[in-house]
Amino acid sequence: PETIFRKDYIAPGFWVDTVEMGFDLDLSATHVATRMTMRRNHDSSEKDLVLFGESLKLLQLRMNGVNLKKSAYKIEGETLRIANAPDEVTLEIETRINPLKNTSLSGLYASNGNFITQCEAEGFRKITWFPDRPDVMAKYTVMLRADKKKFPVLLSNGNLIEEGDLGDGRHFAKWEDPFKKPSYLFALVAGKLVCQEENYKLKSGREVLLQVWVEDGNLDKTQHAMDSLKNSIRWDEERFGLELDLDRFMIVATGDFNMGAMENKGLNIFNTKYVLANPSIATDVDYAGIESVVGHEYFHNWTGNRVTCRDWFQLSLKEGLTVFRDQEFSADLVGTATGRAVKRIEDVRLLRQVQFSEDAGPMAHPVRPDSFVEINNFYTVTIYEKGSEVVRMYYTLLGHDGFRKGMDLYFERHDGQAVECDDFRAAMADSSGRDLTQFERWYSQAGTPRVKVDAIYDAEAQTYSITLSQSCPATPGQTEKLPFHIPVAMGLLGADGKDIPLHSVAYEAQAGATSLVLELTEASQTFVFTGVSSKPVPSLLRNFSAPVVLEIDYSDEELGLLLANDSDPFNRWEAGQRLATRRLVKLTTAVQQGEELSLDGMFIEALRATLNDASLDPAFRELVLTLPSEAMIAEEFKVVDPQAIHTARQFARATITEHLRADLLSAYEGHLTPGKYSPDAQSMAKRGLKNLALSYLLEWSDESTFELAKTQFDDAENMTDRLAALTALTNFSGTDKQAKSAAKSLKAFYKDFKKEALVIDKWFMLQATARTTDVAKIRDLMEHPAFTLNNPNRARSLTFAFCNANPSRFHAVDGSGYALWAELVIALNKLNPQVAARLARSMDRWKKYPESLQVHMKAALQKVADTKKLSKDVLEVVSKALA
Ligand code: B3K
Ligand code: ZN
Repeated sequence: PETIFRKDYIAPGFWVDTVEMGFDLDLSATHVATRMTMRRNHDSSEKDLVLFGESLKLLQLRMNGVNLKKSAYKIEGETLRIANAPDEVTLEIETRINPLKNTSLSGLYASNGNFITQCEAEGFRKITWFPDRPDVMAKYTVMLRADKKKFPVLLSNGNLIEEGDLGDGRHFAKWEDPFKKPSYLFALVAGKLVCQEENYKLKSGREVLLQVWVEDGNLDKTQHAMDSLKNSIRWDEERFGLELDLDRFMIVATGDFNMGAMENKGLNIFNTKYVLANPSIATDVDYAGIESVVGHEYFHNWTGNRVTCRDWFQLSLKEGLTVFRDQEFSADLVGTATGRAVKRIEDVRLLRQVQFSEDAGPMAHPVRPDSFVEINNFYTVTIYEKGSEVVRMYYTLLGHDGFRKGMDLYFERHDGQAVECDDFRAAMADSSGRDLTQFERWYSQAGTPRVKVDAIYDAEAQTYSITLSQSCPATPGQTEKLPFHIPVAMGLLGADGKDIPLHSVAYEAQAGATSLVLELTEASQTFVFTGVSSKPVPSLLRNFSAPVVLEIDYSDEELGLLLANDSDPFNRWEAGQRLATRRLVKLTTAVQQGEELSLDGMFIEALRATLNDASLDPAFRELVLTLPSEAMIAEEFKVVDPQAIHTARQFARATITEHLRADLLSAYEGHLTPGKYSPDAQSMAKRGLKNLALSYLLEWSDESTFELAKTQFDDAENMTDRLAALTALTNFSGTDKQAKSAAKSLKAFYKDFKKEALVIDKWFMLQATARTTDVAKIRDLMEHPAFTLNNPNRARSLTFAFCNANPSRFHAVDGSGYALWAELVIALNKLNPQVAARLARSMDRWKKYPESLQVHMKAALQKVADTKKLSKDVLEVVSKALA
């Protein structure tokens, strides 16, 4: 397949001003009539009128009122070209499509008898021939016609301007979007839906209509999404001065969706997972997820829709920025300093675990990629999460007000335009008067930079010198890297654990401050601090001020001091993680060498102190007590041994429990949340710590801990507690009787929630990630009547969860996990290439495993690569892995 390069960008030969569409909706044969007015772009080197289309039956093509004969245009693959078109063109196109047969869930498709669209990135071309590229922005009017009984609700972008009856049991609705938009933001929804609605008053006094649409029977699960939407609207007004520009804003939930949600103008379409919640079906994590995704899609209305991307290489322009905005939204809603830190830690954990790993593998790419085969493969953690870190670095460098000024200038310059990442950087530079030329490398160079720290204390001169040296590993297509502009927030701790006032000639203006942002721009730089009366302990990269790996040699004592005292909560947590990682690496090696395993008292006592420190937010304590995941430990090794890592981590958990049983028990009992469930930060934090304590307690096999979990499961009044207890029971290794009892609970759970698809997903996921679940058990579960690969949520809950989140079982030494993976990717490839390509990514890091596993992995990859009719989505992923 063809590779598309950023450097080949050519502006469109024609602009589109208006688009009028008429849909005659029928599940297996929908008729689409499109009329668009176009005008030549004299600035483009493209002289032809170019349209894109895929899986369309073309019924009619008229230009300026004249039917075009087959000889008047040329179709090659997805491209239709009309040569010698006049400067002003009205095109009329009729196509026929089959939504029912569309299992790719891109374009117009059927979901449980309803019509749903997904057009980003290139789904609009599966509806009609169109210049389907984000820099072509037009005004849309959409007429929907359908059977009134089967499709009582007809929705599209913008405002409803007319609706009525057509006779013969059919009806219509006409929608007009007052804003011009790229085709990827087009949406329509039709079917049997009900809504929760509310009039909401904006700060300006204008009233808007908010609606959350769901399938019948789900109206008891929409309140949290509605609340999240109202919070989002208020937050964007207050923090960025951005107002909702429409009179009506709709959210629709569907059970069949490739990703989380989609920001279509005025008609956001969501995976049910990010809308539906009530205490009995959703966990605290689900509640938080809904809040952040509702926020994310809403914030796109300005960062993505009003100002969009010139081409798909600029994807992070909208995604990185919008992730930054949703992260800040969630942090602001909690409000407290530790609450913000907790959110930050969770975000960084994801970045390190998934993005750093992507950056170190065959799919590594810059935040602004230079090429791709299939754009849908580039909705990655690099574009989203690293992109957000890049935006956060402007925020760190320019400060709160400086960043806001940059945002204001960005909108002032580019409202209504399709622009590039460079335009955002220019707005930040011009509004602040700062030179951000070098900062561009964050967009163009892939890979995770490493910053090495060497520090010298001179007692006589009372100076402390920190030398920071940066490097960045090679990534595919990029061997040499130039130095990045890296903000390193830092402070120095005295022996008492208190911050020392900082004095450095280079940062004179901030003399006496206890925290500074050093700017590392060269390969190596030394920062000197004066007036330091005793050897300090450095706290570097506070709040994770840059997406880098910090290499620094701390002693255990220094880490202990930081964990107990650092005024930066992020680095407190970080110190704990460093202590833990050091030990888990040692334990893993000991497992491999058959040595006796042990865990030292210093570490256990540090955990005990944190666990029992009532002055600390329970959510923060939970994070410190959570050991680095098996995936994070794996990153510490050149060659990964998943079973040894698992054994080592389990040993550490059991040993911690052995020593902290009484403390864990009182943490459990001290953080009960009786009464009505509430998803506020405080209650969530309590439940989080309590359930972490429970999971530790069940590492200790005896009657009382098992009963504790059993009682929690039986009596739980919310899904958070119920699922935590069931997970602990399922992973408990005890007597046969206890195993039987756990199995009974699992069965009861299924029976109780049979009708709740999202809960059944949890039921599959819990088993997919259970310690005893092997490949055979997964195959067994795939035969369960409730399992299907056709539904992405269900496919992900069992098969993706196993391949990505149960490493010691997935990497079974006989290669059976990889064989299963290959079968699944091949099966999914036929149904849904985007979902298949996601699963294909599970094998990205195959070169990090021992030879004995690599043989099986390579065979599995090869098997997929050799499959006939492989989509370009999957082909790109597996060929890059094999390259
Ligand atoms: N913009 C969409 C993602 C579309 C993915 C297409 N394969 C959701 C989001 O980031 O908000
Ligand atoms: Zn987004």
